[in-house]
Amino acid sequence: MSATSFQPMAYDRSGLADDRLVELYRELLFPRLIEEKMLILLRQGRISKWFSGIGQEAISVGATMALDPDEMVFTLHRNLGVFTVRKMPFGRLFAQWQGKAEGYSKGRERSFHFGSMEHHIVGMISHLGPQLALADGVGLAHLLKGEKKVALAFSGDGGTSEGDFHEALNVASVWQLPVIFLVENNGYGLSTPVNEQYRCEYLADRGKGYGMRALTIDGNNILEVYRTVSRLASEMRENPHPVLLECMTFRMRGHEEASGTKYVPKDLMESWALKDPIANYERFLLDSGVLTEPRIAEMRKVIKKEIESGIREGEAGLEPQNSEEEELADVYAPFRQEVIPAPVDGPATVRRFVDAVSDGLRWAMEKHDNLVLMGQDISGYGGVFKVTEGLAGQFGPGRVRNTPLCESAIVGAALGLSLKGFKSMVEMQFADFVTCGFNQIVNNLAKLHYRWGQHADVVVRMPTGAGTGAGPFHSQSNEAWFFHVPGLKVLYPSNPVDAKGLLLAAFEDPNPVLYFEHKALYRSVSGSVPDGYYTVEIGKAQVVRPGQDVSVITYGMGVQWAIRAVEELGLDAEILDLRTLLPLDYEAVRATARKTGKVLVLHEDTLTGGIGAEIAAFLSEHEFEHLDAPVMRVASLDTPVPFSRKLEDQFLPVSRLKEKLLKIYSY
Ligand SMILES: Cc1ncc(C[n+]2csc(CCOP(=O)(O)OP(=O)(O)O)c2C)c(N)n1
Repeated sequence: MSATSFQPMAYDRSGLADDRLVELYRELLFPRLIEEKMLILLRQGRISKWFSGIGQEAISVGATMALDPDEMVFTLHRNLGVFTVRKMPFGRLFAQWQGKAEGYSKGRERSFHFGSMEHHIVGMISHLGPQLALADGVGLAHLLKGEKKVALAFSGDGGTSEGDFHEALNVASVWQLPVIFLVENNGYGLSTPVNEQYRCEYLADRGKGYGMRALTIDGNNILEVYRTVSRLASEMRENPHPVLLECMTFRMRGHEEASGTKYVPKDLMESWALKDPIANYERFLLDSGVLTEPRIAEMRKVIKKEIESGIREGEAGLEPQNSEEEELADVYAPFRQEVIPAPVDGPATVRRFVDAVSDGLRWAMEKHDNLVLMGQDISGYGGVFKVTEGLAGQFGPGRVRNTPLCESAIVGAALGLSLKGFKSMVEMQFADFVTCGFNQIVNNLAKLHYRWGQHADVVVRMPTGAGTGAGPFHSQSNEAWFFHVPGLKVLYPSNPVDAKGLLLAAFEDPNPVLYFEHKALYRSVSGSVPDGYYTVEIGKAQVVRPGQDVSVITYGMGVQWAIRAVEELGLDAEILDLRTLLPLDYEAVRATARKTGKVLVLHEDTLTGGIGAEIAAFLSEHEFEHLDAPVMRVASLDTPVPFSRKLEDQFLPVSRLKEKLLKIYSY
């Protein structure tokens, strides 16, 4: 749509008292005056970067004013008006932009990349798109709690091309979630004009494809935005459903200040300048006698004073002094696990690995009535491995939810649930498919607490591993991808007792946990599992076989391989089952290395950059003098997982395990 097809701005004030009109004006003016000041500070070199929302203020302000103060808003880089309407103290906001200790992220995050639960705002990560699914999670929380609330998430026109946009809207529609997806269509995504971004006439036209109510409005008309969002929100609170709301506007400045607007045709810029949301609204208020020039001048004066004082406060703030210890301590939400041991002679039943995982889920659902399970085919069908069989019948389809095929949106929704006090589990149908939810895990879940102190109470279950002739995309071991990401916990049980106890521990921990369960262990390994509720300590390895001559450090399927190989060779070997990979139990690694002086690390994952590399590095750096042999590794070949059973056998480390064991033994 070309800018010139707009009608001259017409304001409909019916039903709005003068006070409300003035309040809207003041809220509109505030972010504009902040921005004008920021541009001056930028020229003075007092701030380093600025993403301007000048010309788009009516959208942030009108939408936020229309919501209840406790309704969650998911913001992007041009939504200053959301922060000001929600009365975020400007001094602290400025300190945040300056990376000061007094900001909302202790100097760890830039500009608007933070949230404040006090203000019911969750800011973006840099990646465009993932914030949309978080709003789904919040909408789901409202549905499950029966709260008459909506959530609102912003996107730019450029952001609508991300897969996350499609996934989030589709989930919201399938589940009829009370979420407003508000697209600020400002003509450009960085330098890319909308005709190079999408092919439909209006972005709202996409709503039909999602089966979703959708509309396009003038985003520069504050009353139109305010009225529309007010009306939508009040309808959605009574009758939950999602809406795609496209607000037409224009980006009057560069993507960020340094990049300029040379690529924008001059006449386009000029035509949009005539539609300035503040100048037009001001004229309307003056013409209709709601405001006078002196009153406007007075309002400007008061706001400018507030801005100046905020800047002084922010500039006086301290540079962050966080020590290394403080930095590391904030990676995880504080949590001290109280291990609940199973009674020593309590009742126990022989259970297969797969049953132990199911039992763990059932106990967790009983213990935490705020726990929601989500995954593909997990409800009535019971999941492709039947781990969740029967749970939907017991706990209802609201808490045991089938999802559309969209890993990213579901992990994002899980995080949204967590923001509203829920716990959730996401079952990856196969661990391989986590690649489609990778961004949400490593950038959203993992970094959330460090960035602004909010926890992500999410467990992602990962049916993993090879040995079943399933080929490169149903067999991978990908735990090392996550092992490298601060903020995650990575659990990997090797037996039914730990499978249940670690899973229950994962649900107690408010931090994001990746829980790996080897598919080939599901029905091949059984054991006597305590019947009741118990937990296994996270971060604690276990010696599963004591020995003197050599240590095998391993986890998951590797434990079963090691036990068999050591027994068949008749070695006096110690086997250490890591059980948790992150945080790694370095003390247990150190202890077994000191005891035997020889360490072989075994894992099914491929060799290069695997967990074994970290253990070998740790031991050679810290325990060199206690070693009688170089730390050796035996792992899968550095290839994708092959389909043919013959090739897969060759790929897996078990084919080389005995040889490696004898080599280190006789070193
Ligand atoms: C996933 C991802 N890819 C690329 C970028 C780099 N980037 C930042 S903003 C931007 C343009 C965004 O355009 P749009 O969504 O229309 O929002 P606008 O900046 O116009 O408000 C790009 C390409 C990013 N942040 N995230």
